Parts: sequence; structure tokens; C-alpha cells
Amino acid sequence: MSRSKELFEQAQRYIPGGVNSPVRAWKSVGMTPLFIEKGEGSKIYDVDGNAYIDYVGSWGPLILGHSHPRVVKALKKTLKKGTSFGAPTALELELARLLMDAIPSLEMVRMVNSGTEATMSAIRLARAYTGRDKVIKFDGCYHGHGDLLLVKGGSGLATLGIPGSPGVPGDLVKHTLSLPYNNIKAVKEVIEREGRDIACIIVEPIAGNMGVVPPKEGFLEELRALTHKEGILLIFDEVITGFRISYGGAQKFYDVKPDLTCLGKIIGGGLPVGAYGGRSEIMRHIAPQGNVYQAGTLSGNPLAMAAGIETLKILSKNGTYETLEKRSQFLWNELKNIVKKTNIPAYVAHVGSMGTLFFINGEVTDFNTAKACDTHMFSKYFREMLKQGIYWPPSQFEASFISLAHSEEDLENTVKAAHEAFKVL
Ligand code: HOZ
Repeated sequence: MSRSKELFEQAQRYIPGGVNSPVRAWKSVGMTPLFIEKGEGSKIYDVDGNAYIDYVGSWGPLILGHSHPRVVKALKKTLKKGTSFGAPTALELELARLLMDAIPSLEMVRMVNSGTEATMSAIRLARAYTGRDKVIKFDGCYHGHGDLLLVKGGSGLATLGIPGSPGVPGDLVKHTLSLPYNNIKAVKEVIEREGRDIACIIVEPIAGNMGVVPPKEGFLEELRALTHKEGILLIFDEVITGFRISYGGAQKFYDVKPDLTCLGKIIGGGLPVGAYGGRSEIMRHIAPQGNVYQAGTLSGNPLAMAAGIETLKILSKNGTYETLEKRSQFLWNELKNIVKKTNIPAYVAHVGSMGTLFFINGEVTDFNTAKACDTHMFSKYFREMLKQGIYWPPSQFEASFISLAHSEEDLENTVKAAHEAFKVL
């Protein structure tokens, strides 16, 4: 038995499902997970000594690849001074400034520890600011595991086929309205009916948790116009897209300015982090400046700040995103060529360095089309890729991430592997 299997057997006795986050259990691909020993650049190494080219990248944060020497150096330097103080540090200010310089809609920002915390807090703030209770979200978008946002969520909920979650009181989710992604007509109808009760619309500007689903042309712009007109706050959940799609996130890429933005992943350089920010007129309501309460012992943790600062400094250099785009385009185009040459129904969706190979005949534009994919075929593809040393996300409903550490050779090897995988599907 492999060491990974042994560890997984033991882990299941102590940790629910053997994992600390559901998708990691590889349930939907009919396998047991690899336990990872280390990561270096584009590769991860399991406890049995096997190497894999990694397209999970810790689910998005590792845009520079694993253990980037400059990030490791910054962490070592910070570590020597202590790990947490529960008191302000200059590092928090430095990261806040970097975020604001990059993202035009951020006038103030509050650091938290995860994307879940960021979205929960942003929604509390939106409700307090508007004095309204209702929240619009979109089917298949995933905004962390806060009670009111689990309704028709993507990511692990989609992977495991769970529509919501027991333990979430019906009374609580009666304020959540979940609508089809990319369907502006549905949004207009709801706003016409109950616009005055709606505090905010929260949206992934590029959906990344039902697989990658880009916004249709005009979708984000129309959301902005409608919300503006009705005094509803627009919240962009850029936990995945922030610093992934461009240095200023998806909002800079599409040139749409939300009222509030949620961040995470890349801004912590691989350490636990989250942040939410936006117009200072709104942000000023957060305690202790205002009375909307939100707090956290490890918020603004110096190690997370240091890793985030170093990551952003590297990303801000000229040409970084052009390089990433060029490499990403190569992989997506080659995958499209493979798809074209077979009669297996498949579709490659991508924006920049995030993408998904959907097993479906036709385009994926929302949760219903995503759910219509052949997940059995996806599992086969996943297993075939793994056999050839490619670590693809273990779910049809997650994004694959390309990093700056992926070399041309890595990408060419991945294309070869995909070519072989398609032969046996
Ligand atoms: N919800 C994450 C992906 N969208 C998965 C987190 C994890 O398992 O680490």
C-alpha cells in the first residue's frame, strides 16, 4: 500500500473524511488523495516520492509557483521577529497600500484570515450600510462556507452534489436569492419586484467554482448599472481573480468598479489570508471607526502579510502578466486543438491563467450547463493525467491554475499527456 493510502486511512479516523476541506478527498474522481510532501516551482512531490506538474496551485494562491525563493526569504526574515502579536504592524499598512495602488475601487481595506471571512464580513457591512436584508448571489458561485452564501453553491457543494447544507436555518437563507449566472433578465425581474429590500449583489466576476465560467459581454456592466440605480451595493468576490486576471483583478480587466471587493488567496502568497475593502464612505462603518463589528486574533498576521507583500512586488514588475498570458494561451489553445481532433464532447473555458476543460457538447455559461457535464468522463481524464504526472484539480467544478513557474517544457508535457489521455477516454 502506498504511503498516501496509509496516511489517508489513518486520517479518516481523526479528521472527518480524512481531509480539512471536502474537495481534497478526491471522492468525485473515485480515488483517494495524494498526501503532499513538498512543492517546488511548478511541481509537487507526494509522500511516496512521485513528482507532479501542479495545476491546482493550492487552489489559486500560488501564482509564482511553490516555495518561490523570494517569498521564502521574506517569510524567514519575518519569522525571526515573531509570528503574531495581536497588535498592529507596519506590514499590514504596507500590504494595504499595495492593494489600494493596484485596485482602483479600494479606498480602505480590512484584513481577515480567509475568503469566507471576507465575504461574510462584506455582506454584514452591506446590510448595515443599506439597512436592507436581502442578498442576491448566483447559482454555482461559491463565496466560502458562511450560512447565507451556501445556497446553490459551487466548489465542493457542486462536486459532492450538495445543494445547500443541513445546519443552515431556513429563516436565515430566506434572505438569500440565488439567480442563474449570466442572466441579467432574472436580475432585473427580482430587482423590479423587491429592489428596495436588497442590500447587495455578490458575484464572482469570473466564476471559478463551477469550473471557469466567464461573464457574458455586458453582464458585469449591467449589474453595475442596475445596482447603482437602486442603491444596492455591488460586491465582487475576487478571492480567486484578484491579482490572477490582472494586477488590478477582474475589475480592472473588465473595467467595472464594484462598491466592495473581497480578496484572499494570492494576496497571502500561500499563507492564510483574506481581505475586504471598497469605498471609504462604506468602510468607515466598520468598528472601531463605526459600529459594524468584525474582529480576528490572527487578522493581518505578519507572516501572511510578508508573503503577500513579496508576491505582489514580484507580480507588479513589467511583463509578468504578459508572460503568464502567453504560457496560458499556449496550454488552452493546445487543449482546444486536441478537443477539435476527437469526437469526445469537450469544451475549454478560460480567462488568463485560469481555465477548465469541461466534458460537454457546447458552451458552459451557467450552473445548469456546468452540471450537465459528463463527470464520469472527467474522472477518467483526471486519472489518466495523474498516471502521467499531471496534477489537475480533482473535480469538474474547479479551475485549473497556471503559474509563472510553469515552464514551456511543463506545458508541452501537459499537452502530450492530455493527448494520450484523450486516446483512452
Ligand atoms: N473551495 C476550494 C476550491 N474552490 C477548495 C479548498 C481546498 O480544498 O483547499
